[in-house]
Parts: sequence; C-alpha cells; structure tokens
Amino acid sequence: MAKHPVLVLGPLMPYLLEELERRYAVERLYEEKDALGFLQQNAARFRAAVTSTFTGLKADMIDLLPAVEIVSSFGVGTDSLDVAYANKKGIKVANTPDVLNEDTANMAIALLLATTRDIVANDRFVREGRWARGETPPLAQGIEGKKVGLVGLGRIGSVIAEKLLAFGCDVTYHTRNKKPDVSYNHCADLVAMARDCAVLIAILPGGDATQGIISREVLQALGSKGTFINIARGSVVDEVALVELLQSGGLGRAGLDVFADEPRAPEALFALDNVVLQPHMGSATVETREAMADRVVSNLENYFGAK
Ligand code: 8YV
Repeated sequence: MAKHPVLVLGPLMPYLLEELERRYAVERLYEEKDALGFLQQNAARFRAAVTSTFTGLKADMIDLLPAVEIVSSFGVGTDSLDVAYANKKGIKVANTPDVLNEDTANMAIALLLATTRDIVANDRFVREGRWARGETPPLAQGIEGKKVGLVGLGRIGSVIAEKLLAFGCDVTYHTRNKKPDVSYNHCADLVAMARDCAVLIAILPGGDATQGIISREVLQALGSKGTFINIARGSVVDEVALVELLQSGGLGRAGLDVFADEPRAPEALFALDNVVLQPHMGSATVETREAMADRVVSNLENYFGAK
C-alpha cells in the first residue's frame, strides 16, 4: 500500500522524523523556499500534518490545508494551536499528554531545590575561587514543612504535588474550581494563597484564559522571602513585574523554565544570583521526548487505522 503523505510544518527531533518516514511519505514544509507556492500546488495531497507547540498551528495555516483531517502535535500544550478553528473546519488535533508528566514535574522540583538552595549561585561561588579565598555564601532556604502553592492542578500539577509531599511540604492549590477528588487545601483567592506560601509553582495551561494570572500583586504577596517557579508558560506571569521585583528584592527567588518571548529571556535576569534559568527544558529528556514522539506517531496511526 502506498504511504500516506504527511506534511511536517516545522522542525522536529531526528528520532520523530525517522519514525514518521518509516511509515509515511513525509514532506517538510519548513524546508520549502516558497512555502505558500508549495501549498498552493500540493496542499490537496495531505490528509495529515505534524506540528509542535513550538511551531504552532494558526488559523491562516489551517486555511491553507484544505484536505487535512488530522494534525498531530508534538507537545501537550495547545496554546499555540488554534484548536477551536481547526475543529470548526472538521480537523482533529492530537497532542502528547501524560508521557511528559514525570519529567516536567521533576523539572519543577529541580528548579525548586536549585533556587531555594542557591545551587547555581554557589556553583559560581566555588568556581570563582571565592570559597578558597575564605568567603562564606549566605544561608539558603529549606523547604521542609513549608507551604507550597500550586497554580494549576492538572496532570502535571498532581504529580508535582505528590513529589512535594515526599519533601515534607504542605501542598495547597489554586484553580478556578475546587477539585472534588483531592485532599489538598484549595484556595480560591490567588493573592491570599501567595501571601500564605513560601513557594508558588505555576503549572497551568497558557492562552488567553490564564494570561498574566500571576500578577504583580500575586508576586508582591509572595514577597521578599518567597520563591516563584514557572514551568508553565511565560504568558501566565507579568514578566515585567517579575523582573522588577527580583531586582529590587520584593520577590526572593525565581526558577524559570519558560518566558514570554522564547527563545529570549529578559537580559536583566542574567546578572541576578536569586534566579535559576532554563531554556524550556521541562520535557527535554531523551526518554520523555522519545515517548512524546511515539505518541505523535500513534496519534496518526490510530487515526488512519480507524478510517
Ligand atoms: C514542548 C511543552 O512540547 O509539551 C509542551 O506543552 O511546552 C514542551 O514539552 C517542547 O518544547 C516541544 O515543542
């Protein structure tokens, strides 16, 4: 049987491209010099496309794919995908949930420990010879017994909560609606929760509904001894306020894996010792990225298998 043509909209990890090529007649839109011309000539051939949270799927691209029935996306987040518009046009959009829960939760824990224990600043302290010269770094902060507030308690948030229990943290969470099946304390007022917590961890979806939800007021309530961890999306926090408060000491520490304008992180953060920065690495382990890739493929296979 001839292989189904599959249009890849943006760059993907080599493992995923190989797995796709094994099964489908893959064509790479992002390598076309004249992508629009290519689509005008060829779009009618593709019933399936592959994208990622990084490449996204905007309404104007959907309009250029008249024969596509399924878009399989690498990543769990759908904030860069216009799912509502795709669905309206009869296109199914599939993502890669669950397989990245553990590693993304581990990134939250890694940032929490790295940030509160000043791991990166103290690494620099040793390398710069300051320890050898007799200097003493300031004391760090412990997390045992501390109240940690999760902003969001979805699939990844729930895994973070379980891991926090092992560190002796007191877990509380903020979501629009209280979850019926969890025992953690629910806090409807995010500012009040921040005031009460030593640490706030953002793990909620991006998009219009959550834009700027971690406001200046929330960060101020977390305060000069507080730690903010973001493994969600840069869009969920007022980044200008975040930078200002970290510079002034109005907020104690931050561990940030995501930013408003990736791949750029605010340069003002680079000089700060109270901040640990990561280039959006939450799901970026070999194991998890391969599992995500397998999911992209199985989403297509299930679709074509069911047809
Ligand atoms: C990305 C992510 O998938 O899944 C998500 O929503 O943010 C990441 O795991 C990754 O950066 C690839 O686009």
